[in-house]
Amino acid sequence: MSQRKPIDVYLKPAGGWDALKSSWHALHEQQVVMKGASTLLRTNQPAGFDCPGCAWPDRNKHSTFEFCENGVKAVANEATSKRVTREFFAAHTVAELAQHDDHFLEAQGRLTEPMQYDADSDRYVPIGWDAAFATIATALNALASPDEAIFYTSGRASNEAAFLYQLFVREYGTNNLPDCSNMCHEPSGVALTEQFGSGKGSVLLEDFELAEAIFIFGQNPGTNHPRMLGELREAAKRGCRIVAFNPLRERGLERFANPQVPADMLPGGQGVRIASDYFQPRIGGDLAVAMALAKVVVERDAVDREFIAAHTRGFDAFAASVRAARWDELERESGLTRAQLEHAAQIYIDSNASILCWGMGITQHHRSVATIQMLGNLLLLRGNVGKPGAGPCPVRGHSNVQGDRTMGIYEKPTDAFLDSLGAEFGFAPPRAHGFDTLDAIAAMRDGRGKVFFALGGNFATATPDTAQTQAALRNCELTVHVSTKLNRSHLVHGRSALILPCLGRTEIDLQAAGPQAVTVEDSMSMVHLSAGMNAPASEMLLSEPAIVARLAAATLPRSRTPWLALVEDYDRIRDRIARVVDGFEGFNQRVRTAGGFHLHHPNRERAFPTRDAAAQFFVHPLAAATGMDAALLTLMTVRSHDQYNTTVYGFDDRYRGVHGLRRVCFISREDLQRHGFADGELVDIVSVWNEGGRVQEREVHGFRLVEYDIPAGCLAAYFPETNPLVPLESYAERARTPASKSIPVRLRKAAAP
Ligand SMILES: Nc1nc2c(c(=O)[nH]1)N[C@H]1C(S)=C(S)[C@@H](COP(=O)(O)OP(=O)(O)OC[C@H]3O[C@@H](n4cnc5c(=O)[nH]c(N)nc54)[C@H](O)[C@@H]3O)O[C@H]1N2
Ligand SMILES: Nc1nc2c(c(=O)[nH]1)N[C@H]1C(S)=C(S)[C@@H](COP(=O)(O)OP(=O)(O)OC[C@H]3O[C@@H](n4cnc5c(=O)[nH]c(N)nc54)[C@H](O)[C@@H]3O)O[C@H]1N2
Ligand SMILES: [Mo]
Repeated sequence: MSQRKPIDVYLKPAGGWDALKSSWHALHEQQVVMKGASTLLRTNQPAGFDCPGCAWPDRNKHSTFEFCENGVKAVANEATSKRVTREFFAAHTVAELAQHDDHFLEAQGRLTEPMQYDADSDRYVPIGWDAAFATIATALNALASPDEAIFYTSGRASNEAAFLYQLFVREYGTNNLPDCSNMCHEPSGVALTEQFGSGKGSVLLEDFELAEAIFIFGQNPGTNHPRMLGELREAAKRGCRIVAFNPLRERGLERFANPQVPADMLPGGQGVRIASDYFQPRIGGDLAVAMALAKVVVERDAVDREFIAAHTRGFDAFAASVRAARWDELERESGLTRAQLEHAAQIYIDSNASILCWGMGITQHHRSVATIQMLGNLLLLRGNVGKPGAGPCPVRGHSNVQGDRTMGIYEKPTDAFLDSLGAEFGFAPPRAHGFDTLDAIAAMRDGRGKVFFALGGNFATATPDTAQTQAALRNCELTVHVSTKLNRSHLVHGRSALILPCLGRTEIDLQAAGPQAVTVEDSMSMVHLSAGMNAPASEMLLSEPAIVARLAAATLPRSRTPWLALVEDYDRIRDRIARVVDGFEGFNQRVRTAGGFHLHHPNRERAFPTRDAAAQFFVHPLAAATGMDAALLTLMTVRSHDQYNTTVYGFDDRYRGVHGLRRVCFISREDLQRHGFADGELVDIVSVWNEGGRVQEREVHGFRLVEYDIPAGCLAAYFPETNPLVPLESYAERARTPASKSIPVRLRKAAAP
């Protein structure tokens, strides 16, 4: 792989033979060729397990296997035959392991037994499960207040695990439930709840078959939601307009060859064109883009008056605000010309049913909530909500991140949810709101957070401001990670630390009543079963629900919840969920119908349960005053094709033409010249942040500049190598998502090595 030039240009369509080759390589590397192949055939099948890759829904209509290269990588890495054993830990001190990169840690394979940190030898040593739970229970019960404990969740946890977990945390006495959503689609939830009365997208897969136009903002499906390309390919073929807004020309948005369609795989084939129109706004320019489109719709009087009168509030003020918006400002802020913006607006006007999709390119900015509400305004103008083929489509990340929130993983639960939870389990849940991810970091740093427990994820690496976050974790009395794989968070630990290894999605989960299935909710609110079929990676693994239940039983001896009985048969957990969570009536029956069930979404019937029972137009000024130094550049941190968040599978980013490197920084030719750098030169990236008059600088070192088709003033580099640059104080207004796609930076020649 690595004999080739580090940087080239990828001219083939996304997908195709390279996707097959890369999948085979992933299976081979993890030594799962035989098992992996049969495992893969059960991915996203009615009787199989939910792919741990992403939250894009399944096509249950056809029960044929849906191929996805990055799904294969996710499955192969879980079904790997490599193991991290007690001998491995005995052979390496934590200080030694910390010298290795994230790829090395992941490549060691699956964790096999509970381990406890031993400070004297600086090693993890084996501990029994009961002793591990007793250790955590003692630490939790010794705290002055339950609010000194923090319980993080990553979005792979099943509904059953998540429900039990939040119940345990609330019976213990706190709402300190930060989760990966805080760093991800939080602004979508905040914006949509206020605007439409529900924080979830309302479109279904069948809407993709009916849309006349699909707009994709700040999302890279070729890498992060490859199965979405199948949907887009079909739409493009039937003449649906697909309009992409992205500072980078992402290959997967341009052309796609579906490996399961023989015609696409013919030699020299160019696949199917995906985006009919591709616009490259500047980073953070989408608020202006959406406002400009709305301006044209209003000024050309292309609005749906009936819909607006019947279902919305605030139209007049909104229409006045966009009429008043000035083209020179819209052009400057968006980075697109008036002609381009008018062209995009006309596509929107010509379509009778439009879907607006978005991803992290929209949510990880200071004005994310305003931007999403401007997209919402655009939908409302033409009645594109609650109509076949139309609606908002925030494309979620982790495979069950949406379900975890539905199950109550939320630091700001509603009173209605807590009332219902308390009534079912006979306790008084705490009412004060808890810590989100940023609060949690500050609390640990300041000594107010003393025990950190993580159900999955990699908190030390995924969060912003790595130096502060890692110091915060080290400041804890106890850190505990429920994990499948070794990662940095195990090495950046509190004074005491535990690693609790758990079953993955692909594995058989055997409890007293027999093999168990769990449930998940995808990005389109479909809830379905997931049952593993591989033998567990080790006999010592427990399921996540079992870990939570045994921890709860150890910590809360007076709890009235029958913790251990609930996990004997997950139907019992689901019966409780059915009584507590809206929309889950008859859960056990409904989830057993083929393909599962759809959670009722009021917007689909044009019901908008906001405060005044109508959808809301919001006025959001452009407010360009960022106070930013004009000499600075804006850096976005994105995923490469060979990673899953903090998990680094490999060092290639095929569609962007990068091979064997991750420390790269994409830059325009114009900026190379303007700032006096050459293509290929090594630089340090310095972020510059003005916090209340105090200028803070943070730096990362040794990034290779890659001349790239990206707007002037904009840079791109990979997450998580660049997380040290994101200030804790730099986040989305009102949603507090780290602004990891708009980091003000300057470049400096790298210091000689
Ligand atoms: N294989 C794989 N699959 C994944 C993941 C993974 O890491 N690997 N992660 C999962 C998770 S948790 C999530 S949240 C999703 C993430 O999926 P995406 O939302 O696709 O995430 P990113 O790679 O961060 O890419 C964001 C895109 O937004 C663009 N962008 C950045 N800033 C702006 C902007 O200001 N405006 C516009 N218009 N575009 C912008 C970038 O160029 C990039 O194409 O994927 C999920 N699926
Ligand atoms: N700069 C920057 N930072 C970002 C982002 C960005 O775009 N730029 N994206 C943000 C986003 S969108 C997200 S969602 C977060 C992700 O943040 P997290 O969800 O915290 O991180 P992941 O890398 O997904 O977590 C990977 C770890 O999860 C564990 N794991 C995998 N499968 C399982 C399982 O089945 N059970 C359990 N218990 N553990 C499992 C493994 O040990 C693995 O090492 O990062 C955020 N951080
Ligand atoms: Mo995410």
